[in-house]
Amino acid sequence: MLKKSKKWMLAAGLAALMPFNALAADYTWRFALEEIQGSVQDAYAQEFKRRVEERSQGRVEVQVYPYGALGTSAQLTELVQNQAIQFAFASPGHLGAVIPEVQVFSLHFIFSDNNAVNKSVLANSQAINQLLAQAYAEKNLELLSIVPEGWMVWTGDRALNTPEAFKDFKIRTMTSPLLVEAYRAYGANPTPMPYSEVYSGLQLKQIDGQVNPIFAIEEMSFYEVQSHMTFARQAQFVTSLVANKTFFDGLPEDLQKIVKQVRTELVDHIYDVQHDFNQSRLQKIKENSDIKMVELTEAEREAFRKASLDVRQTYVEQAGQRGQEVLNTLLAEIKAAETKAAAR
Ligand code: 6CS
Repeated sequence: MLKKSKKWMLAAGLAALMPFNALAADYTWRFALEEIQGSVQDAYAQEFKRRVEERSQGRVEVQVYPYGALGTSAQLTELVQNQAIQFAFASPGHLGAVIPEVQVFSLHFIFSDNNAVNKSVLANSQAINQLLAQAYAEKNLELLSIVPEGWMVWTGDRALNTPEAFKDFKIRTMTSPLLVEAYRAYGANPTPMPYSEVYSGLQLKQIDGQVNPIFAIEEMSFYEVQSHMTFARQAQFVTSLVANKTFFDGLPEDLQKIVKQVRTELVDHIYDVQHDFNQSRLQKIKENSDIKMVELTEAEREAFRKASLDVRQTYVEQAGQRGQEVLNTLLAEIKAAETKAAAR
């Protein structure tokens, strides 16, 4: 029998050998993803977890829940609002049903063709940090970061190189109402549905196509049941990192600081990750299928740009005065950043 003091020493010795996260943390933060393991959001969350746990020296444990574990995007947002979970990704393509202003990111042809410009605008924007953050706060959400995940690419049972090719095309969209209008503008027949239903929808031909960044088209196997990928660079896929606002405001200052530091550090990291994932998975799709790649010419893109412009007015009707301000500010910021980049 070990004496009580010896038992204690043994326990203390074992604890010293254990990695800090094997000890009970003071805080457990649940972080839900709208994407599966191996995705851009997963890469972000794993790095967020690593840095936060390390910097908090074991006071915080971050548990990551990939898509499918807790629900659809809309359900994840509700879970954060109710504080059943603390952090989640909330893509504007779905979140627009709750915060109409965020649908600015669902508009076509507002981003620069130079993605480095988009990255810097998204990280430093007044439109985002003030106007949109306020709209999130009103829904008890702390907007921590807007994260670009790559250009949206159309997949379909045909090439989509003119707005006419979209006539009656049943395209799956995310569930924000503005996306339906964005594709009606091209004459399509948009069908909103959750991410988890897209593959079977394509396979059963309930829908003719869908739109997502390349890495997602590969990891969700959409390319296996589609004949064409069309590259128009009409929109970036962006998501937002959110926390429950009451929870976040109630955190000790040092932990808030760690979260803010990490989200700032991850801007460059995740930009590189999405770039690598989108490139390498395009390669994988080419190796594993004979799907046809259609790259739009500038003249073809211009026809889509023109057809998309009226949707900006619909956005303002849905998102109101603040939406108008977000749009104007963001467009001005992109233009200014393009001018600066061109002068370099
Ligand atoms: O299409 C969707 O619904 C999803 N697409 C991606 C790339 N991420 C999350 C989102 O819910």
